Amino acid sequence: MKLSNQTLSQLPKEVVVPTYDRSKIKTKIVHLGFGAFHRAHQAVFADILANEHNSDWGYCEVNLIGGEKQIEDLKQQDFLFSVCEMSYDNWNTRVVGVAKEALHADIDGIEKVLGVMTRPDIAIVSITVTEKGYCYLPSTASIDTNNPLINHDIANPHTPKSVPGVIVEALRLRKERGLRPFTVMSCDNMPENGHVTRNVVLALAKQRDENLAQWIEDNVAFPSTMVDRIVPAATPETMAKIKKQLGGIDDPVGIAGEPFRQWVIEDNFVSGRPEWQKAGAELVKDVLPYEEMKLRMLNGSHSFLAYLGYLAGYLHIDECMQDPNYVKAARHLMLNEQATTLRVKGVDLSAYADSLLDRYRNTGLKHRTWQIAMDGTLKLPQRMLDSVRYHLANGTPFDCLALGIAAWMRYVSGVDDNGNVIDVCDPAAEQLNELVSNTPDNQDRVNALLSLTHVFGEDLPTNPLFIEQITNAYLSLRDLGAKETVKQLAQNF
Ligand code: NAI
Ligand code: CS2
Repeated sequence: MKLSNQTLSQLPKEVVVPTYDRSKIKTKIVHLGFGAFHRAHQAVFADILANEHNSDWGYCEVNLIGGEKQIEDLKQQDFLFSVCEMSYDNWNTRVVGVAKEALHADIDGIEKVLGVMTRPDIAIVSITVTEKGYCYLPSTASIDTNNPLINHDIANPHTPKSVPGVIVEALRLRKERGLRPFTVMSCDNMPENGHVTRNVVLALAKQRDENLAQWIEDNVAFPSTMVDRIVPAATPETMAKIKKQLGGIDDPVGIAGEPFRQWVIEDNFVSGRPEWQKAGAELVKDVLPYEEMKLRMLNGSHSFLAYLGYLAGYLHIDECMQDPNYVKAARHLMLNEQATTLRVKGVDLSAYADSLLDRYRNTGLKHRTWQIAMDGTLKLPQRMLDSVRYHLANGTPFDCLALGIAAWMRYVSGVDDNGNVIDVCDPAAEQLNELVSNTPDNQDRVNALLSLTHVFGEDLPTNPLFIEQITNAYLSLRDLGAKETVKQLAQNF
């Protein structure tokens, strides 16, 4: 039996279910990217607001590329799905009822998606489509004109495929029909994610029509957000546990994440917004300091542990936490090489670092190092390289950052420390493979990978100190392996 309106009453009484009248919930937000994170984060905030504060803000859930099954499953279960919070020894479950509709561009047609996005009631289009969904270049924070999806959308603007293309077309239709604009809110892990979204949307709009671009610039808001909740991809074990939580009822759309959740939002909305603050979000004028803190301390240390952990054979983050040298190195990275670069004020960064390490220790999570390691070419810049630039400018040490970057180079070289082949998943995988295959396993490979200027910019590949540090770390990883290299480094701290 599947989760549905009918089976809601059969759930164990500990499960939190919608107590509000779901028929009163209105589709006011279109969400692009109905993945694991959205379900356990933004959807939970909206559900709390509906359950406890009479909010009528609901969602149309959309997937443009991938995730067909989730959308189909969601339709079949009256748009209900469950979200579990998993701590070491305790699970709490709620059924979220704020999704009203669901569409997949390939199944339902892009016209239907644009149809919802151009309804007068739509106030917000929010996004969690991973970094690659923005079709941008991290080094310029602007659109990648070589991206095949962007080329498609330039040639076929009325039937777009990319996230920026869909937003531009929906806004064009709204302008043409005299409708109010919507706010575009990115909830992806990018620095100044609102700024990146604005850049790609405006760049694409300019290709079509300067007037449209001007209208967007004048009327649309692109608030930045800092989002945080660790939500690993669901495994068969997770699904089995969710079923148990639901008293034997199946929920293929169910997801589980850690109990912690945080959301800092730039308060810049042109057509209204839910009162997210009532569910614990912080609405602020400037998100940048918070984003920077989270991206460098959390995501930076995550990537550090992911590359060095994966190479050493640690499949999950909590396994890395059982190696005291990895813990020591990650803490040093956070406090000595990331915290020192930050602008955030009034936050106890030492306590923050310890709370992150505690969250990583959650043995319930089983967060795969492989998952965090993916898409490194789009993650390294904001997680590690910006901090390296700070240290190069200030003459301060960055040994852990150098080791993390070198570990990414070993990782994309495709073989772990036990000689197993690595499935390298990255939008630039082909280019990485070519660079790796055509170079010997020494400093030549480091230099070849540094030639990726869309990752490293023009500055880092010509900086002698940077090259020297990365090369030394790379050679140590090659000769001693990740565990021993981390051990030797951690001895200095
Ligand atoms: P997921 O793999 O479960 O979902 C990815 C979503 O992105 C799917 O809905 C898919 O349809 C969409 N997508 C992928 N490539 C796309 C493309 N080229 N164009 C359009 N849509 C595309 O991943 P998950 O866990 O939901 O994470 C998504 C993003 O959310 C992350 O990349 C990150 O930026 C952000 N995030 C995730 C957290 C987590 O712990 N999972 C926590 C904080 C932020
Ligand atoms: C992770 C993030 O997959 C990754 O790259 O670092 O998804 C991380 O779990 C979240 O940002 C936590 O909020």
